[in-house]
Amino acid sequence: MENQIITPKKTIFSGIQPSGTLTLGNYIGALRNFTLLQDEYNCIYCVVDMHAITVRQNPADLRRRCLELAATYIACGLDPKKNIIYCQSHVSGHAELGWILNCYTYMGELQRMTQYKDKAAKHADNINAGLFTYPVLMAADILLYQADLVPIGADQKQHLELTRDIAQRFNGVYGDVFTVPEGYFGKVGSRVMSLQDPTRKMSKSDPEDCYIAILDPADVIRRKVKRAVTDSDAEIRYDPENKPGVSNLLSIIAAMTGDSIENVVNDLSGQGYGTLKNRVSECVIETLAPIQEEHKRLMADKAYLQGILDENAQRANAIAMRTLRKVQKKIGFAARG
Ligand code: ATP
Ligand code: LTN
Repeated sequence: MENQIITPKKTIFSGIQPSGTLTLGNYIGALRNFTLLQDEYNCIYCVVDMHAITVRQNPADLRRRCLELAATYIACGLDPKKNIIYCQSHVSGHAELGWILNCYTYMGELQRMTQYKDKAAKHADNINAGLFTYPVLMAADILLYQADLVPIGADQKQHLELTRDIAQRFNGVYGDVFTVPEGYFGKVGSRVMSLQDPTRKMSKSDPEDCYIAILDPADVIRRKVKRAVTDSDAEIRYDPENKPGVSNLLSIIAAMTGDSIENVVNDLSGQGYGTLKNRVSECVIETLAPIQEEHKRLMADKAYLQGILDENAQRANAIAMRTLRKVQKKIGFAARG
């Protein structure tokens, strides 16, 4: 028998904020890819509650949404025994490494972040320091676990680039402490657009009609898709620049069915927007129905979810501490007895 070289599995890390109802954008841009990668990699998926408080949250809602997001991870097909699914605030290493990395990040770098500029404009009454340094905490999340790959939507590309810069800067001074991560972006749907303004990304903090929530019932999905903004020339063609609404609907079908955009367009050629919208609704409903059912089942068993989160936080903490201790030693913090 030939000698086989067994390479250790690479690590994936990603996080989603429990800041609202998850949308089809979160599903297509992030969650769906998480499930596709779980067999090939060691995967760590975090409920990033510490990121969520950069915007004001109602405490009871935040607590509930953390459990709901963990249930969504599992309902979408992530196996909590294979993957580490946990809450960010349960592992103190995130905050500790975040502070250290703040001292290796420049104000100018953070001032260039477009998500900061967008959110500062949206929440002008609460432009807090956490909102500004948020990308550093995200870098800490990723670097703590020595992640090789980070599945994210296109809007997070700039934050990942910053993470890589911080890691390289740190490694340049102290040797190879951090793995420099790569982003993982799906072929289609890394930027699902708003149903009401298809030039902007679908966002869970926008008004209801702009997004499809993963937990929306079938009739709500049909209604929202029916009202989605298209254009007046009635031709089904993929052209994101001139036909952003129609192109967005076509990419949603492609993402949901796994078909190429070209095939989707061919299938629908000569049809009207009514047919296009029916096709969108049906494939979204079909994909989401089993997820919704499983989510409901899981939410009825909070003790099980709590057990998963507790157990996984311990596993995450063990990995995080290894990196944190190494970093602390490298930068010269006093040894522990
Ligand atoms: P908010 O709107 O409150 O800022 P968000 O949905 O943009 O929230 P997260 O919940 O943290 O932010 O996003 C989780 C993941 O979903 C990220 O990887 C992000 O890139 C991805 N994502 C979010 N919106 C979209 C979208 N419209 N299309 C594709 N991916 C998206
Ligand atoms: N910044 C991301 C959420 C996030 C994340 C992470 C994603 C926080 N930490 C680590 C990937 C890896 C967002 O706003 N979507």
